[in-house]
Amino acid sequence: AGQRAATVWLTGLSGAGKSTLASALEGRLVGAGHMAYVLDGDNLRHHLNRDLGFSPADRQENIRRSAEVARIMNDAGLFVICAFISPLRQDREMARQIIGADNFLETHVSTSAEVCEARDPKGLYQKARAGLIPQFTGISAPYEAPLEPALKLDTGALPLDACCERLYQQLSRRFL
Ligand code: GGZ
Repeated sequence: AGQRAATVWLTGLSGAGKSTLASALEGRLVGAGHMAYVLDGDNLRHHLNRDLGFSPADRQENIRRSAEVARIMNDAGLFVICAFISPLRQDREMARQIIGADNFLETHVSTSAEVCEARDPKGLYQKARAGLIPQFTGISAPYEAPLEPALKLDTGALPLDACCERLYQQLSRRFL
C-alpha cells in the first residue's frame, strides 16, 4: 500500500558490473519484502531477443522490447532492474518514455573503460581488439554516457555492497 513499482535502468560498458549490481539490488529488495526482477540484456538475447544482433537498429529494438516488458512488469507491481549496455542516449530516452519518466531511475554504472577491459570476464574485449567482434561497445562502437543520471556508480572505485546500498537508498527515497 502507498507503494508504486519502478524500473531501475542500469547503463554502462560490458564488464562495468551491471548484472552483478542488478542481482545484488534484486536480493536487497526481495529481502525487504518487495517483488523485484532483473531483466538482463545478455539473458534476454538468448530468448525474447534472440533474433537481434548489435547493429544500431537491433540495439534499439532490444531496448524497445525490453522496456515494454519492464513497463508491463511495473504495471503488475514488480520492481524491475534493467541491465543493458544501452549505449545511445536516444534509445535510453525511448526507454524512459515507454516506462514513464516518473517510474524510471537511470543509473550510470560508470566503471572506466580501462577497468572494464582489464576485467574482461568473458574475454570479449580481447576478441574485439583482435577484430573478431564487430561493433563492440567501447572498442568499435560508441558509448554515450548519460548527461544527468539519477545516480552514478563506479564499481572500480566503490565496493559492490556500497554501490548496492546507494542504489537502494535512492530507490527508497523515491519509491518505497
Ligand atoms: C557489446 C556485446 C557485443 C557487442 C556481444 N557489443 O558483458 P556481456 O557481454 O556479458 O554483456 C554484453 C551483452 C550486451 O547486450 P545488451 O543487450 O546489454 O547490449 S545493448 O544494450 O547495446 O543492446 C556483452 C555481449 O552482449 N556482447 N557482442 N558487439 N556487447
